[in-house]
Amino acid sequence: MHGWTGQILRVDLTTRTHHIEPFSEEFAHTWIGGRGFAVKILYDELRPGIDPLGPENKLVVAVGPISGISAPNTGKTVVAAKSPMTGGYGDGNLGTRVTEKLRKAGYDALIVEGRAERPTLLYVDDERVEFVPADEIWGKGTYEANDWIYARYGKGAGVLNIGQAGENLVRYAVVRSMEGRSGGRPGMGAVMGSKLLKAIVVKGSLPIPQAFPAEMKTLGRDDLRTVHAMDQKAAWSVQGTTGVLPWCNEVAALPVHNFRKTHHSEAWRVDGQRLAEAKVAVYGCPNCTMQCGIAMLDTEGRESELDYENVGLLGPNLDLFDLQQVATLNYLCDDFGVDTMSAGGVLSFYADAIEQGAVEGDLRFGDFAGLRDTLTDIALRRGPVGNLLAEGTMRAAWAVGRGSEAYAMQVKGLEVSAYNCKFIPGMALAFGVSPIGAHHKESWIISYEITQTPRESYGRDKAQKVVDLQRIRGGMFEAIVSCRFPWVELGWGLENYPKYYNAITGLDWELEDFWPSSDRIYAIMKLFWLREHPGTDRKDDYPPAVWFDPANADTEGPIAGRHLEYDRYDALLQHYYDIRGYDERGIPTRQTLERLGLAAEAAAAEQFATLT
Ligand code: PTT
Ligand code: SF4
Repeated sequence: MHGWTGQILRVDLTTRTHHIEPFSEEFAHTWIGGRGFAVKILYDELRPGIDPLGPENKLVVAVGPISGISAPNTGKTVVAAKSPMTGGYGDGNLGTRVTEKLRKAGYDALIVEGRAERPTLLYVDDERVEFVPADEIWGKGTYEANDWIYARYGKGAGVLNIGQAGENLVRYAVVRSMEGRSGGRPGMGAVMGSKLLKAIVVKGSLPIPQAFPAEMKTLGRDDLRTVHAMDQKAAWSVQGTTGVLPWCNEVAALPVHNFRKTHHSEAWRVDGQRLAEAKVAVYGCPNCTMQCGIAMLDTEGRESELDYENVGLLGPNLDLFDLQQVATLNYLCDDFGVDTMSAGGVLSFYADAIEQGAVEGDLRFGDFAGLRDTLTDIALRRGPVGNLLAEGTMRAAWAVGRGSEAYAMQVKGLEVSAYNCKFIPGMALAFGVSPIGAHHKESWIISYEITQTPRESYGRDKAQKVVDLQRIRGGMFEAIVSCRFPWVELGWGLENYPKYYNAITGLDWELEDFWPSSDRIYAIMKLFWLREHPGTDRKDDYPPAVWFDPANADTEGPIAGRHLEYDRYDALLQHYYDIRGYDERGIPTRQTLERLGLAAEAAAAEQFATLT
């Protein structure tokens, strides 16, 4: 088999043992890698109903056949587990040196099981596996922990680590790497914390297996240059993702005041231009020639790397329009290892609930010191408010009650990304049907929808576009494991990816050959959800209720008086199910599962769902 190492490293923290396990060519071709490997492993191996924060959960770190190769933006890795936020399959994708090192150590995936007796650093170096005491860095932030790790293992080692939020089981704790990258929004950092696993360090010395290494070398070198030239022209590395903020504000898609407003006259104060003016450094992932991690100094003079999602949800959504203050909240999230997006969402929910009189408290929108201190309480799980909000918006709303569920901006338990869909039906659908909760990564239809379709339409074309984008983004990019930004932001052709795939694996795939694998991955993510949430129905695929509420519609601006409509959303959702081959409850039909090669899974699914 070319292109895959053919091996998975399985580590048990409880027994402090490890095994190297081969996988078959058929497994590789069926599930490709990354998310495909992770979801199949977790679906097969996790007993239904386990506590995601208990020792029975498993953490999967998985790369794909393209990962780590010298070609545009291949430095990404998937981290996955049963999610403490949603109870379903959860994962994230982050830039890290682990990508290349894991492959060079001889593995396409690492499975971490059990729970260590004491804080532990897992060290992998080719066949060598060590369980290193990490008491010295337990309780430390991710920056200090990183320094400690680099001092011992060198800066070139691949490192994934967590901060205090992961240790304290904040449900939306993330995994961190390279001091600036973060991944695993649905609580992958909390899963590491629950295992007393402070860090994973990987080194490797073997060549990455490739069918045509010489061809791939030339292709990769030339394409890295071309993408770099495209970046220079597009000036993507000047503002990074924050460049989209003025557009969101202009088209009334910005989250402001817990998504109650869609635009703000002060938004320019936190936009990409302001970030570019304040820029002190640019960072990025390995193998990237279009680096987008733009850093500025926060109120304490610390470097803080900002993205659009972070600014949108920690800025306007909290009524904060001072970029340095936003950078401080962002820095704290990075150091504590907590997801910026969920942190912004839960803080805004709580300020809103206080404003609505649903709960008594001191937190106010725009109160920088109060927000900073509450964020610290969350990460350290200090006091009743810190503990309540560490559970995430959905659980906080359950506890607060008094109608607050309607403005809890989450789907399936995960907070909504920074796109306000009061009147953007296709993007609302994308959030509704995202299998890991309301994350934009699966299908970012918003720009197509607003610029190329009538915004008010709920047509089947939008459901088709959501599926098309899921196939490319959540399916192909997450399975081959490569950053999607060259394609999304610079228009780097999708046809390049089968070229890399074929040079590495020796196969002869066209772009379309990825779609069945993508659909299979989505179907099994859905089965995972169903098995954990029996009796589920289409209501799980609805976005937050407040977007449908006429009383919540804007009173001025481009979408004044407009809001989502239940009947029409429901019809759009049905189009999505029809295209995917799911029934009216949102469950894949037996025929669909069989078509995707999941006949065995279909038979077993009868235990928790009646298939049609
Ligand atoms: C991703 C999510 C995002 S998505 C952002 S900003 W974005 C937030 N970043 C956080 C952060 O920073 N610090 C922190 N403490 N929490 C954070 N939470 C949020 O996490 C990221 C880039 C970005 S920046 C995006 S869209 C793209 N995402 C990709 C993806 O998902 N798949 C893929 N194949 N390529 C992608 N390329 C881009 O990568 P999650 P990174 Mg991230 C500091 O994982 O869980 O999906 O959360 O990995 O290396 O930081 O790059 O406007
Ligand atoms: Fe990482 Fe940004 Fe480069 Fe993608 S474009 S690989 S997210 S630095």
